[in-house]
Amino acid sequence: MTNQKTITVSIIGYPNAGKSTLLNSIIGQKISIVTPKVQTTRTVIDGILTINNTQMIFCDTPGIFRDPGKTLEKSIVKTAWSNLENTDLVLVIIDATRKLDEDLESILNNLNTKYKKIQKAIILNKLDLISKDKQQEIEGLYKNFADKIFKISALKGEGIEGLLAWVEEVAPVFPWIHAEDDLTTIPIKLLASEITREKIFLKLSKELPYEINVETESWKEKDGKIEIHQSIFVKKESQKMIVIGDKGSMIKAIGIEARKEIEELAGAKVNLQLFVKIRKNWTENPEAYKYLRMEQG
Ligand SMILES: Nc1nc2c(ncn2[C@@H]2O[C@H](COP(=O)(O)OP(=O)(O)OP(=O)(O)O)[C@@H](O)[C@H]2O)c(=O)[nH]1
Ligand SMILES: [Mg+2]
Repeated sequence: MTNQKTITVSIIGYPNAGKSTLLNSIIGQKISIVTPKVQTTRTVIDGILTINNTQMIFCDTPGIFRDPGKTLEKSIVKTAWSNLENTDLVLVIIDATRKLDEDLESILNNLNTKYKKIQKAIILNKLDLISKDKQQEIEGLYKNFADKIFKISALKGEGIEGLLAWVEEVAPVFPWIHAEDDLTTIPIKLLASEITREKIFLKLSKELPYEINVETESWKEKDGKIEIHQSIFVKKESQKMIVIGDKGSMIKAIGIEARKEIEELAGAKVNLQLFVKIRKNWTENPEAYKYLRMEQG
């Protein structure tokens, strides 16, 4: 087809800035999990939106830290930066309730020098929490870092239309890569693991969720019902006890919430079985979370 336009857009920014919320708001469906905790997203999650003659492929990335410490952190930060290599446009999402600190300035400068040729926009998010006067003032602080600034509330879906209109406008002529009604390339099994991981993040406090990984081990469809087995990997016995909870109450609650959402995703009744297993040091061992670096597209 002539006239078709295609654009890939990376959504980057600090942990907790609202990147995944923005992706879900753009796509109109939950593809990327969201929690109040930092470093929720661990890999690149794509969302596809085709409007008029333009296909936009948005990539949600793990939050960028300047000095990542642990191995898992290093890997996810690398994932975020390396995603910029193949992108047409970068959206830098900023939690506008946070101060513009030196770290953020350095990230923005780094972007402007290292990725000079890529188009960029700054997206000031969480504006539902900021008064109109203050919004102007904050916008002024970012004028030096990007030609284009959008003010949005990803949570309330405000300001998204203007942003999408601009992305559509700047998209280059290129044949579509995906079918018109595709929403993501992430396999449903992985989306289902992510849903369970979200429930764990929401239910368990402090550091524990970071020590946990979820994998969908089997997925069998029979008589219109899906039986799914997932493993929840923890590092040690004490963590296993917490995930299971008193008389199994925690694992049951996680399972109920995850099942409901997986049913919505799959459009079928689901029997979800969760198994808690100990796998020592998985966050230190790159092999153990290799699947996080999935092939894109
Ligand atoms: N008030 C308000 N809260 C928001 C908005 N956007 C996101 N949030 C909240 O901010 C928190 C973090 O949102 P996420 O979308 O998970 O942030 P993220 O940038 O993907 O975070 P990481 O994956 O950890 O890097 C959640 O509690 C969201 O509900 C917004 O526009 N307004
Ligand atoms: Mg995220």
